[in-house]
Amino acid sequence: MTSHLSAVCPHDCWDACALRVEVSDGRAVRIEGDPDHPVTRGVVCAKVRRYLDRVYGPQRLLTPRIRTGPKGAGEFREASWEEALELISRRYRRIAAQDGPAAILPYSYYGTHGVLQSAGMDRRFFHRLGASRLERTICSAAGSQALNRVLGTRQGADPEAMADNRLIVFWGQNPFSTNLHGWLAAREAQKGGALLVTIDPYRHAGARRSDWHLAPLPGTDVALALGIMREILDRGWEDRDYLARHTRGREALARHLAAHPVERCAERCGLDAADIRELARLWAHTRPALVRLGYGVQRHTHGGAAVRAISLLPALTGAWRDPGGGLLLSNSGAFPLNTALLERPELAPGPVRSINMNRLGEALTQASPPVRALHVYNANPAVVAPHQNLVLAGLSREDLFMVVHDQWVSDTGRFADVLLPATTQLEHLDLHTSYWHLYLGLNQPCIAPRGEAKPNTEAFRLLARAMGFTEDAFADSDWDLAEQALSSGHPFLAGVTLERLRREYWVRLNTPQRPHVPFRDGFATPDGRVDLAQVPDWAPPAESREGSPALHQRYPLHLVTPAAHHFLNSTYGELPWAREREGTPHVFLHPADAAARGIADGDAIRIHNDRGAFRATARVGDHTRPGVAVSPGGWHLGTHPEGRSCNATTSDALADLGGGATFHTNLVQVERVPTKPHGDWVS
Ligand SMILES: Nc1nc2c(c(=O)[nH]1)N[C@H]1C(S)=C(S)[C@@H](COP(=O)(O)OP(=O)(O)OC[C@H]3O[C@@H](n4cnc5c(=O)[nH]c(N)nc54)[C@H](O)[C@@H]3O)O[C@H]1N2
Ligand SMILES: Nc1nc2c(c(=O)[nH]1)N[C@H]1C(S)=C(S)[C@@H](COP(=O)(O)OP(=O)(O)OC[C@H]3O[C@@H](n4cnc5c(=O)[nH]c(N)nc54)[C@H](O)[C@@H]3O)O[C@H]1N2
Ligand SMILES: [Mo]
Repeated sequence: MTSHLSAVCPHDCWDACALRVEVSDGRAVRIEGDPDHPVTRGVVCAKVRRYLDRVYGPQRLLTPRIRTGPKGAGEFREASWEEALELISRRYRRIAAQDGPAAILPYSYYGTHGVLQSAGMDRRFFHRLGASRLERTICSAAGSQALNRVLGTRQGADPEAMADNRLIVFWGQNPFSTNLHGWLAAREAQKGGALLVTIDPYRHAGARRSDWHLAPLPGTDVALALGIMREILDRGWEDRDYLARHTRGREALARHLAAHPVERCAERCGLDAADIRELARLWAHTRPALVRLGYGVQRHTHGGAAVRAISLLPALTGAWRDPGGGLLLSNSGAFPLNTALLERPELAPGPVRSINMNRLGEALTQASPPVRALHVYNANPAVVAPHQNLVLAGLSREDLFMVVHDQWVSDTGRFADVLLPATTQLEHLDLHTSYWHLYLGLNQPCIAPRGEAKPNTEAFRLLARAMGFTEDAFADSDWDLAEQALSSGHPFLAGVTLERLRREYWVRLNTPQRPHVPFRDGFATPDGRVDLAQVPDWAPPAESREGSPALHQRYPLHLVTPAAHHFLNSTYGELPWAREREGTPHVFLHPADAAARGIADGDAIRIHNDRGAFRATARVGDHTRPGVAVSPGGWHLGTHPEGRSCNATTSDALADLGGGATFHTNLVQVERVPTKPHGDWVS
């Protein structure tokens, strides 16, 4: 028997696509984009079309396993859930008794972006246990706080009106790889005559297809935004009516900008002053106009300041007046779920310490009191976390008890004492928001769980029982959790009920207008205005020629490590076809930087700084500007000759806001290594 079921893409990705899954005799045989969904429109990316390889591939973990070999060797024996749960609860009880429950640290991110499987029963469990709290800062923390400060919320232009823009500025975003439907909308606009501009040190596929590409030095976007603002005010191009109604602090802004001539800004970001002036002219004179901000800009030591400065631009020109126009970094703030009811923080016995996930290596090697147990789910920190050598030193500790719940044995899983098998998206229930579009989605289970796999919710329910936790909170079913998530009473959720989701599978948020024009009539700040006086000052990135001259002498190349096209963070890196398409781990170098080091295209190179080193293949060409190297990340450790990936060089310094990650503030040196041809490296 064949049926077609509705589901939602699980990935931590802007598009949160609605899926149609064809199931034949209990086996999923095909995945497509839902043709009726107004954003997905029948299209899914190349990765997700192959999602069934993640469900049925030979790498799939189907039973619990218990470590038999040395830490990190990846040697395990099979076990039952009963035995695994008994072992975990016994160890957690002992650690809690001896060192206090804060010696246990959860570590999770958005391996699945679903609300229930990423932040529900798990949070209840760790609150009740009294475990250390994890600050989940690895992706968007600095930018999120910046938006909250400037706009009062994390909302922006409605993507459904994106194609109506006449100017779209992709600023630190790589939509061709990371936001396919945003890219398709932009191309539609471009065909209708709109201008696409990309501001990115990396000349990626989207930059190539843009009408204009500007490549500033990494971490200098504050200077670029200040230069644009200065030019707009100097010329009197600001929207005075909008400024008077919805902002304050214009004089303070003008005074601040007096110290930032366009020429000086241009010098700082390594661009021509004439280009900054032209960008300002376009921004002020084109309507509707959108800054489509990505997360790359805020993964720097001054990433919060960059987002704050850029977010002032649409207020200055009144770009928020137009449907589709203004700025869009995140629409997460448009999904007012009842997270307190889902996560139940009041179950915690008292205040506990919190640990920033960007400092995982430090937490595992230096925290006092020490971390004795680490419980990883929805995440692969061995690959994705910064300062990899410190992280791996922590994970290698023989005295660290480690549980990893995943769909396969990742580089992190290899260090586990207990491995638990997780269901894939086709095997569990979930509710999905998007950080980009404005639809809630319901993901129904399409097939039975494979082997002994269990959803995160169920694993924590069982673990709660094994620990003897008797609160009602642990008796809630996944349907109960979904119901609770929707119960905030916020007007955006009026009429967005579980009954309706069970009938229709995706429902648009009940925004006041469609398209949603969030700041046409004011902002979500306490007084409804944007405060222009809070314009940030220029400061160079901590690792840069201006910020640390001595370091820059030893390590003169900025290394940017953005998302890879065929991986989703480190996910899909386990599938041979994705690795083949991605090639080998590689670093784009400018011809001048390559020549200065005797490096030719295709050479094996070693990239290093004081934190660590990794090996890759040199790709010499026009992808970068002199002084900047780019290496798409996500490659598993075993695909590199020395077992280290680009995060061996990245820093665990924190951004200026929210404790955010600073992956792209990273100075390195590169050298050629005489070695076997790179084809031999790929496992
Ligand atoms: N194919 C694919 N899609 C993905 C992901 C993936 O790994 N692969 N990851 C998903 C996740 S978790 C996220 S958060 C989103 C991220 O989606 P995007 O925001 O597109 O993020 P990135 O590709 O990490 O970085 C965007 C760009 O920022 C640029 N950049 C770096 N530093 C600077 C700077 O100082 N200034 C400027 N102007 N640009 C800079 C980088 O060169 C890069 O091109 O994508 C999601 N979608
Ligand atoms: N150098 C550099 N590093 C980066 C970035 C960068 O731009 N540059 N980007 C950063 C960003 S934006 C992010 S968001 C982080 C992402 O980092 P992570 O959230 O750790 O993402 P993944 O590497 O995809 O690992 C997710 C894991 O969760 C598992 N998983 C999937 N679904 C489930 C489930 O239902 N249950 C359980 N238990 N497991 C599941 C997957 O199999 C996979 O092993 O990485 C960051 N790392
Ligand atoms: Mo992310």
